[in-house]
Amino acid sequence: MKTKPLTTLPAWKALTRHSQTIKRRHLRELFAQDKRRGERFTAEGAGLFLDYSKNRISAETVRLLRQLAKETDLRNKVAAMFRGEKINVTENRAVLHVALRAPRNAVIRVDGKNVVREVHAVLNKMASFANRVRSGKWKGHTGRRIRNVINIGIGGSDLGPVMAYEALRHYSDRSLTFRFISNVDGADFVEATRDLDPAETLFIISSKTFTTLETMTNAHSARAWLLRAFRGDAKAVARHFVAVSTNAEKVAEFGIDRANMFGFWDWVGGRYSMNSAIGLSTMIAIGPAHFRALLAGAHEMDEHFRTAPLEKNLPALLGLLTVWNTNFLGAETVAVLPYENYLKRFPAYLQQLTMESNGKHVTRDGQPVNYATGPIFWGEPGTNGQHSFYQLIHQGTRLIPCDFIAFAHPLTPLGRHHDLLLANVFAQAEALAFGKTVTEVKAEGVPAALVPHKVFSGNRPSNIILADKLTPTALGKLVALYEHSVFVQGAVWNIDSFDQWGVELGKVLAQRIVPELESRSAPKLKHDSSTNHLIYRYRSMKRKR
Ligand code: G6Q
Repeated sequence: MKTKPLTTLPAWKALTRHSQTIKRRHLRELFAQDKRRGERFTAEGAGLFLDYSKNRISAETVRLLRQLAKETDLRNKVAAMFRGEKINVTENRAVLHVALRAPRNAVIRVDGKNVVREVHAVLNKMASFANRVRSGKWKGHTGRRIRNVINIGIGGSDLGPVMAYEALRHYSDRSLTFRFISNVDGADFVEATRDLDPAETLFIISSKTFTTLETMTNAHSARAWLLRAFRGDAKAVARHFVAVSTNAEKVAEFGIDRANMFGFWDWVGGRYSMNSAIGLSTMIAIGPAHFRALLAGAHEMDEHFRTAPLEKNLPALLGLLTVWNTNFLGAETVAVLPYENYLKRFPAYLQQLTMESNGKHVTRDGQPVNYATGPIFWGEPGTNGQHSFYQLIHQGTRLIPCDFIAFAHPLTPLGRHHDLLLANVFAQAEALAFGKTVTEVKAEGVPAALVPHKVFSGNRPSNIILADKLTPTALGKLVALYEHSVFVQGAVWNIDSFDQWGVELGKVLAQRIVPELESRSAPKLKHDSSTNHLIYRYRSMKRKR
């Protein structure tokens, strides 16, 4: 069934008209008119608090956005995902990261089979392995215990584990060292292993397909590094390598015992896989109980998303506000600014989650879209960003909606640090919204010539997400919040948020050029003149050491 083009829907048209009114209004005015705005435009769900009052919206905007959600059938689309329908249409796959954190007794079927049972079987296997590594029962080839764990993976098989490890480092076993190798640039491997003893090092090869060039190249280098230390004794591989994959055959081909393989399923997208066995490094770092708490947090947010009415539904609000800012106010990016140092890799993680999911130019039925889709997500932890790019957010010519993330309690209390940190996050959102007028600047006695430079227009939108403390549960909720916000955006834009043909292209293209760089005799090149010339030049530079 063909869906009606998005821009022809009554709610879309009404939002377009309504945006003309909103564009003329300033947040100063909207706040002055409604003394309770700062309480009214808030929502609380699964223990996270969202203040979205500093968005350029009115009650009418929210009403129309809810209408848009209805007209784009959001509720049914959410239900279809939770039911395990094959909503990833271009790959004909279900999208069930929610099953990864479903409780043991839940039933979610794919092709008639309850997948929750398998999920818990893998979780148990992971827990038993993680416990053996953590307790020292799992020994390396020479009988020494494992002290270093290296995850080798890229994209979805790297960014989630790295982010979760950094975010939950406070809860991690500090006697173990964790490293992550992703880049095919040899420097990544060399730097990650240079000070480690192979006898105490465990590699987790994380790859859904077990064919990815970068991961396989690094995995082979890891094997060579290990075997060099053990005079080529291949038996060492079984004690120092485990795999996380959906491809048992390729894992066996690499020489990893199937008993040491942790599986997952094609209905888990790479960027949605950190709650699957891809999270094995996280589980070893923080222990099975904390890992289960991470899953429980995500599940709580899943339930909130599935059941809460739209006006109280955090992922729905966040997603619809992103649509509003992108399509009706012309914003091209979203800055994610965690005021929590442990979340320093969260923006990088979100970049993939959001942009790989919603960087699409055609609808689910293959029609070109005539509206903007996924905005550019980026960010840095506060307060560091304040001393660099915030200038552009405050006084530049672009509209950059910001998501500030803060916690009431620090994990590592230290003097006044936390109050100072929180003072900064509140002050930034306040300054962005209200700015500083000419009158205010003049009243400070600023010389006339400097006045325009010191004026802040304000009216710059932001959300504040406030939670109690960065626990494994809270991280689970935060990740699920953004996963579902991405879903909401994709549902409105009617795109497939779960494929990634652009990534697949990258995986193929380089393979064509590799032999042209490595061949002894000059290759016959058939690329464009620029690519041909670059290849020739590289080959000649390579010869002159
Ligand atoms: C994620 C993408 C992509 C993928 C990597 C690694 O959604 O599909 O980032 O995770 O390309 O793929 P493998 O896990 O198969 O090595």
